[in-house]
Amino acid sequence: MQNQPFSLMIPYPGFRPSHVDNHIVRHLSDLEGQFSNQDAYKQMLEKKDVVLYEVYEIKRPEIAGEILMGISIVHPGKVGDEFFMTKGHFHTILDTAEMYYCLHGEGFMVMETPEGESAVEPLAPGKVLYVPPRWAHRSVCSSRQEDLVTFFAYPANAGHNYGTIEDKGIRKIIIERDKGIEIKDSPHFNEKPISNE
Ligand code: S6P
Ligand code: ZN
Repeated sequence: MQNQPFSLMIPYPGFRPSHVDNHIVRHLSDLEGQFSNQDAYKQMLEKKDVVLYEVYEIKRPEIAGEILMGISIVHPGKVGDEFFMTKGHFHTILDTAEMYYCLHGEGFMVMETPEGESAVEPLAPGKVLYVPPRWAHRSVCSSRQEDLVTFFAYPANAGHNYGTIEDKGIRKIIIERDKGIEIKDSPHFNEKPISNE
């Protein structure tokens, strides 16, 4: 791994970085139990295990002082009324922040602390979002046709805790009904994991 300054391109309109070390592809099946409407989830999964989002990572040593960065692309779509989203996580080292820069699309960052504060920030091209230490974060794409594309950067030693959200869910959900896009309290937050049977 080089220890000289380096640069890379994030070309418009594809947004795939010119240098990528790791390409993560997450499917519907990776978010089992996370969408509110489990019947809609099951029906959709029976048809196809669609790709919900992709992450292009630029690797650095996962040690204090380094920064990890990359591109996150959440595809458009819904499970029932609820938009496609990332798994969402706390950082294992809770006292680590993250910054996002929205490059394309429309969406939201759903955030919450272990103490129960929550925040939902709309994302649109040109917006920089600072996620402070202690705040879990989940990206949601709310466009009908366009990907939500964000550039992210965070301390390389932060680590990821997915288990808390997998077990408890997250407090706020983003749905679309006749009235338009709504930010709602999750009906399943803090329940035992929703069974997929
Ligand atoms: C990592 C950072 C992003 C997410 C990506 C996918 O700290 O927040 O790279 O990993 O947006 O989300 P998730 O919740 O599946 O890691
Ligand atoms: Zn993160």
